[in-house]
Amino acid sequence: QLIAQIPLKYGASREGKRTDAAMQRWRENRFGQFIHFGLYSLAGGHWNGKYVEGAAEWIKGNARISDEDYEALTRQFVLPEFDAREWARIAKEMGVKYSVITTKHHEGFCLWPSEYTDYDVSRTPFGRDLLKEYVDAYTQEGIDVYFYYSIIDWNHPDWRSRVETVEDSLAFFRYCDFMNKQITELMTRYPEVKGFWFDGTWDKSVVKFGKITWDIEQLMHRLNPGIICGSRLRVDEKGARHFDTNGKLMGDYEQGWERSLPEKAPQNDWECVMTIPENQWGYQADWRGHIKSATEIIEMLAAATSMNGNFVLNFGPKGDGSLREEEKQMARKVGKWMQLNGEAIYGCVQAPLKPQKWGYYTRHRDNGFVYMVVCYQPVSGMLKVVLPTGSVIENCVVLGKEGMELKPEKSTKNEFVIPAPEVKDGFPYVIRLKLKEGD
Ligand code: JFZ
Repeated sequence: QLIAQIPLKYGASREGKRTDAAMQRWRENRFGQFIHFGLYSLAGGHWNGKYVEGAAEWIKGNARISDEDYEALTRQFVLPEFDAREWARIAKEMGVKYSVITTKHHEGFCLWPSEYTDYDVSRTPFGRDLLKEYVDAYTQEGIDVYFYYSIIDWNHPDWRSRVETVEDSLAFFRYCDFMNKQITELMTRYPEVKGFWFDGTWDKSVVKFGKITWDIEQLMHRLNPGIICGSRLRVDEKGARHFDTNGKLMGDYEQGWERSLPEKAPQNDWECVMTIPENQWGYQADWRGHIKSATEIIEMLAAATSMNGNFVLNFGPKGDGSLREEEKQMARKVGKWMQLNGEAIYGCVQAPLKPQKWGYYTRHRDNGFVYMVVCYQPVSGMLKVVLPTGSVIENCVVLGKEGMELKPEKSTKNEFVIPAPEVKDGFPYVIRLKLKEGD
């Protein structure tokens, strides 16, 4: 079927999925960590002793803080408890294979000493290159590093959210030049970086001049052809975001899954980013409302894997540089589960079986196993499995109890029931199936 295409200069730069090794590695990683850290971490979602509504990393606007008062946070940037190796160790314990850090959030403050601004770590009592310590520590643990970079910049005098005058356009393009220099600086100073996570591309200025996002993509590819970057960077010349005017995905994967999961597997690669409370990315000292449990997080990770997507869990370290207790607990619990059940997640993809109500199927890309991540224990005690006609279950074990084989029974035609093992700890469990296709 031929669908009319509008000629675009700055639409998708590629068609179909990437097939190179760097992208394959991203896919197989499946589980990532997000870190939101900046001056807002020092405020911890409170101003003048009062709780501030809204996401803590937006406190400057939410509490109407003046530039001067906000900048004063740089003097409190001491980070007595900061130890990148501790962050990396905890991330490793949780089982993430990559980590994305806010090198510069909307506030404009940079976690590395940048040649192009003074608003960075070098001008604080802390004084060290935080980003380098992070990159080194995570790399040492074998965790891939990615850089979040906000295009919106509340500090830079040339940033414009709208471009309406000649003066605006001159300023905005000076800002773009600054941004390109910073991206080049980041890729040069930290060659370990595997990709970028751009944010803040919704403002009218960026939407009006979509080409600037094409230019960033080209720049990154010149510096590192394997660099990975999601769709949130991109806007085409007609103002279409994520997907160009012809409906083609821009960037390497769908980056629109912010605190939400798709209902069925998207055609493209994709990644979900998730917070533990409802919507707090930076440190909020007083978490309110529903706080997700490790079980809920594990279920979302399994759901993402079952739909060929990556799942990234956010951490908002405290203003003293340490991780909050709730996040350490989360890391410990999820890590314990991953230790036992990670083979149902890493390197796994959607399984070609009809989904059942007990949870999520995944399939390893090449070890031949199908996994059942059981999140809903049936009252009947029987887990239903429907196989393609002629296929049978050759072997069936619970991960962690491989010595004890489960005995599936055929109930009708190609349907089987597996007696559900007991659930003791309140966590999902994983059944590994070896299937044999019919002749
Ligand atoms: C953005 C930021 O504003 C926020 O502070 C945080 O860094 C988050 C990861 O990204 O927030 C968004 C971005 C996109 C959507 C919603 C909030 N979205 O696509 O719905």
